[in-house]
Amino acid sequence: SMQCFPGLVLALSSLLGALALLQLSLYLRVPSRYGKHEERLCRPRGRLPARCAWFLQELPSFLVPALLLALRSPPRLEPLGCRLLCCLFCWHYFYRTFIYPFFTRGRPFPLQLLFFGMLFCVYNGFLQGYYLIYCAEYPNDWCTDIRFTSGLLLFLLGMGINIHSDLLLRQLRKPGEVTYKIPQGGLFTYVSGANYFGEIVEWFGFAIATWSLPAFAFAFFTLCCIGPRAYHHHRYYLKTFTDYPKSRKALIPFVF
Ligand code: NDX
Repeated sequence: SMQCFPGLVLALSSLLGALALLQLSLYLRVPSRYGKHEERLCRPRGRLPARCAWFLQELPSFLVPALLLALRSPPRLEPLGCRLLCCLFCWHYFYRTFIYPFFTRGRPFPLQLLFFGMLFCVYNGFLQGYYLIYCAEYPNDWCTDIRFTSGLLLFLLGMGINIHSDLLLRQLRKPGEVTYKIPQGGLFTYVSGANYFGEIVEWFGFAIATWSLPAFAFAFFTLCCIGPRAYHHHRYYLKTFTDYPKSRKALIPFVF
């Protein structure tokens, strides 16, 4: 059966951090080409309906940790801290894989990005799952540690914001519609990237709750991946809608 190789965790986490920096340098200037930032005329084929694409892309992030857990000989997750933390990760990806895609009204998604997205989800699902199931060790009272409780609170808050904002975006369109409107309500009152803000808060909360290198690397990756995207969304809105609310920020309420 499998065991923990700390060197593997260190190497995979470092590579994730390096990928984050690569993303930042790539996507600060030009946004990743899907959704509202896809160039219209190029590649009319080579796309998959948004539902299939998001389902397939995010599935490994749920499946890989779930499989690792199933392969582990009992007691599967001791102590309680690990068990709860691994469940948080799977819970998010249960939502992202089995709920989000079935309601999305997004445009068809480019196959090429889907491929890289899937690879990324296998990689990250393995890293987070492997670490929590085979490597993490928490004291028995971790559930009452300030890092666990404050991190859990941030995670839940971020997830709430993310899911609520996804819902507000979806309600901007009738089924079959693909046009863009000005998002209203919830945290969109303050920022253009409310769903991204929620997701970032969520993964930093997870990092604090697990107090682990892999989770901090993933939170940093998320920031570098969707942070710039929030900024590009913001610019797109300012350019497209003359009546766009002037006080609205890109990503962080009242700040940026
Ligand atoms: N999937 C994470 N990198 C990504 C897919 C792309 O889960 O090669 C990262 C994720 C991947 C990326 C993933 C990893 C890095 C990749 C990248 C592609 C290239 C890149 C692989 C895996 C890469 C290197 C170089 C390192 C190898 O038509 P539409 O689709 O625009 O409709 C949208 C709609 N909408 C509106 N409707 C009406 N009016 C408006 N004004 C609207 N604005 C938007 O709402 C969509 O249907 C929906 C949401 O759109 P949008 O653009 O706000 O969010 P989206 O980016 O699609 O994300 C959806 C959710 C969101 O909650 C977000 O927080 C979460 O997924 N997410 C997304 C990306 C990454 C991520 C989370 C994370 O890092 N944790």
